[in-house]
Amino acid sequence: MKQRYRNLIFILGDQLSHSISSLEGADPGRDIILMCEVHEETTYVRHHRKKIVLILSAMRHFAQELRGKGFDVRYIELDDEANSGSFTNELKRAVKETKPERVIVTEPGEFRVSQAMSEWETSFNLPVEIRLDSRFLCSREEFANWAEGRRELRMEFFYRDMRRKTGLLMEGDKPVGGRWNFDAENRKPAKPDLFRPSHLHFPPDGVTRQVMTLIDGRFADHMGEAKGFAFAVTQPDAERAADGFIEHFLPNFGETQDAMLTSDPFLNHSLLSFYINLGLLDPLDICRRAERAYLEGEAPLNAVEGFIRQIIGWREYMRGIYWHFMPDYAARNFFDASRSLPSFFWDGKTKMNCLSTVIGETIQNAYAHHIQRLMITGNFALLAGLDPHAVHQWYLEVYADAFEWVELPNVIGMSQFADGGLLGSKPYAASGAYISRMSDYCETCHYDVRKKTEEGACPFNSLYWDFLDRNSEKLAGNRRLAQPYATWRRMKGEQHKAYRSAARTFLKKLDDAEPV
Ligand code: FAD
Ligand code: DLZ
Ligand code: SF4
Repeated sequence: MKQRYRNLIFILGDQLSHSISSLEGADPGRDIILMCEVHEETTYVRHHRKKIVLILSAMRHFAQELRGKGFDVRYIELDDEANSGSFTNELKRAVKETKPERVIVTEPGEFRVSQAMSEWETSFNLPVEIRLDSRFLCSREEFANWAEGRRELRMEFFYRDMRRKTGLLMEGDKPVGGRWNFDAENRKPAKPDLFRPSHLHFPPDGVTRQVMTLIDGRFADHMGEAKGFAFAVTQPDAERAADGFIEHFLPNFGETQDAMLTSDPFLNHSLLSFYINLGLLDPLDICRRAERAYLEGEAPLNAVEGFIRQIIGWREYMRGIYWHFMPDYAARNFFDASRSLPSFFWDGKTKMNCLSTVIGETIQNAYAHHIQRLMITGNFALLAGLDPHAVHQWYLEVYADAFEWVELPNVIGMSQFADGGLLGSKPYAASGAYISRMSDYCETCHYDVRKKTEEGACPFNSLYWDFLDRNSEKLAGNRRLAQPYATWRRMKGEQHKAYRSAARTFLKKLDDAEPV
């Protein structure tokens, strides 16, 4: 290696884009790149083993590509003897050994890392240039400007601005089709469909197999196993996954977006969040390709608009909320919920078929689709009063696409309403009737979804009413909950008692770690 470098460019594990801002202007003849696998990142929560394999293997492949472009890459593997175990210490070691004139890095996705980064310049006595992450449409500053002075920060209005900004599905200043949102057409249940194509699998190559062995050896106490790993770990393979989605699944994306089916954990979802979040796919490019499919008559507007909204709307909005309200946001607990997570969150062993199915799939795949996360595990956690911080940690651990900037607002805000309605206008709380309508889980469940409070009744039914009842001081004034509260008030006192008692009995079993 050369003695003195101009810039040391530090690339983090979720910054695997050749167009990342830290690489702008990089010169293979004068700059050195640092990438490191570190204990602190692999264990600050106990990430699912498939998630760690994905990140480390994608990092190793990215480093190879950079070397192919002629860069010096200082790549520190997890089991390198001299590995000091953290971003800060590895950077310190690299600075000492390579003596660059300055460090360049792209802003990180997590507050925790950003705090550490802000101290580097003083600690190393070297200029540290932290560049904006241009992979997002809306910078942190732009979001702050958008949020300023607004009484409510609703995603729908933010989304319209992003449509205007990108010109996606726009005719001049009007939305294509005359409406911004076609969700009313997207709430259908699904039926098993033998002709639905399969999502692409990417068999592990030698590099990935080496990482799989490393991770199974070192992280035996983390969820899941490396076996069965089939994610893409390079940009070309991620592009193939995106092509496959647009051709085979996008046309039906809208219709089955809210559906859940035992025989098909993936339905028409894209399975692209991992690649987008790591930097292997460019979010705007994917949206433009989806828009093209609509313009060429290959996918209907309800599907394409729905897909684009998830990315330029929800994804960008979640990031904006995260940075705007951190660090306080992580500690929000509107309902003062404090119950520990039951053990079935880690092994899927419960008689509630919806939960055992979704958690089982999560253990297997490090993936569950949106409605499973929101209306099964999230809904249960909300109704049962689980500690939102513990719930957040669980989501951050178990999903391969989980990075705090996107996971935290989805959990604390959207799913647990722990921010008291800053993000959503009402809690996503539902009884068994919703789950029965949108899935086939109830058909083979130990519990009976039609029973309200009797022996064998679906626990979601009593938990739902008990949740509304015990939180009525905080929620009864919410206009969007007027109907369920009116129904609750119309019930007889006997019914109230029966719901409260069934919920209490169930929650006591949870607290006593009895099987449920
Ligand atoms: P699709 O259904 O195919 O959607 C297309 C794309 O839209 C996704 O790839 C994703 O990039 C984006 N998207 C969709 N919904 C959201 C959303 N609510 N927020 C941000 N982006 C969205 N998403 C993550 O990327 N990481 C997380 O850690 C994460 N945690 C979540 C936790 C909870 C409790 C909930 C309710 C949602 C969470 N989401 C998270 C959002 C969403 O569930 C996932 O993005 C989605 O399931 C990923 O699968 P997919 O690629 O098949 O998505
Ligand atoms: C999530 C993760 C894991 C498990 N391991 C690493 C790693 O070893 N090296 C690395 O550079 N990044 C890793 N990451 C992703 C980081 O946690 C992520 O880049 C920061 O949290 C900033 O978003
Ligand atoms: Fe879940 Fe209740 Fe349906 Fe069983 S009956 S699958 S617990 S909603």
